[in-house]
Amino acid sequence: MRIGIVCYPTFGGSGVLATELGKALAQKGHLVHFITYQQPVRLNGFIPNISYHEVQVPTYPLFDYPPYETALASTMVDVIKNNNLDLLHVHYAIPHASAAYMAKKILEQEGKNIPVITTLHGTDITLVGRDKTYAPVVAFSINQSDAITAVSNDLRDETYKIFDIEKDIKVIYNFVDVQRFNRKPIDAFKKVIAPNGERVLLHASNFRKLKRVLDVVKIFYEVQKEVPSKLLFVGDGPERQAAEELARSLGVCDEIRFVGKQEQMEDILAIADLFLLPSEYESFGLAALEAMASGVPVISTNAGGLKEINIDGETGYMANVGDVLTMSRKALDILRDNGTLDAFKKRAAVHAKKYDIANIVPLYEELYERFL
Ligand code: GMT
Repeated sequence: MRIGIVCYPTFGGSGVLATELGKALAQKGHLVHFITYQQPVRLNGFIPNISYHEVQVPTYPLFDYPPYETALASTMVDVIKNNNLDLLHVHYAIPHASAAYMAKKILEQEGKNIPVITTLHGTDITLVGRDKTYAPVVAFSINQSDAITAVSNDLRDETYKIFDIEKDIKVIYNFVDVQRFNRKPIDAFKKVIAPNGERVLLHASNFRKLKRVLDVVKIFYEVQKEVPSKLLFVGDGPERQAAEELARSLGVCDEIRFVGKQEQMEDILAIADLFLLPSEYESFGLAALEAMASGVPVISTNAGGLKEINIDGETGYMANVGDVLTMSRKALDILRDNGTLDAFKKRAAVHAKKYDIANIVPLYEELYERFL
């Protein structure tokens, strides 16, 4: 098949998932065309069967806000026509679903039908999408898609609650390449981070308010009082400074490293003992799944789709949003002795296999085939 994929090229979960999907499809022989404004971060190196089309948004003195959506729709039309694409799969509704609708209508006039599949990822519905600035366009363009998928049951239910959606929303869970994340720790790296064999706790996100990174610091503060530990922060974003300030005021700054945005998550996860994700909401929590695939148990909230992937008492533990004390207590239950930690690690790795790339990608292919 000839497939167009539209996504955000950044470190966010929707862009990561879309890129990994495109790479997997290309490996299976499909021709994949990425359309976005920058090379996606996980699209590194040359991959046969993959083409990348950059959306150019020229500036003009009249434009206080260069019209990205118009440029995107025009690029879609161009790429679809010139590469004779069979379908367009857009990830994250805003503004990808509405730009796809526009491209579809333009091509319709020229006698070409291009099926559009929209995958909803989370904040495009629950946070940004529901805002009245965007809501009517989001609802309309989702309804105009030929197929809609959501990354968890929770996100599907939320979408029906928030918008008047007339169509079926198919749940296709996010996936992980289990083989890639099953890495041995690099000893030299582990020594730098935890020179005295301390436990390594990890958080990775875009540090937006919704991720509650201050709760990460608070949980770590409680844990390190009892079990010698270090905390690694991967990523960056608006709450980074507040997290640093809190760490300083609690006197745990020397035990915490901010390593910034990283591409080689598998190497970092390989040295971790526990992943912390105390988010206010996650439609799925792809970062937590990647942690489990690396054999790292997860302490998370029970918000949104997290309760569909983190099994309480098996792959980690869950608590209510903001319940830092329970999350700290549960983290300590996992970390205190090696036997318990190893059992959680093993169960996390086994559970992640359910979401292996080999099981999930065929579900997208089946969906695509319906439109051929
Ligand atoms: O919140 C993020 O980390 C970024 C955001 C995105 O749109 O890239 O992630 C959303 O999509 C991911 C992939 O489907 C999910 O794993 C995240 O849970 C979801 N984030 C939220 O729902 C807040």
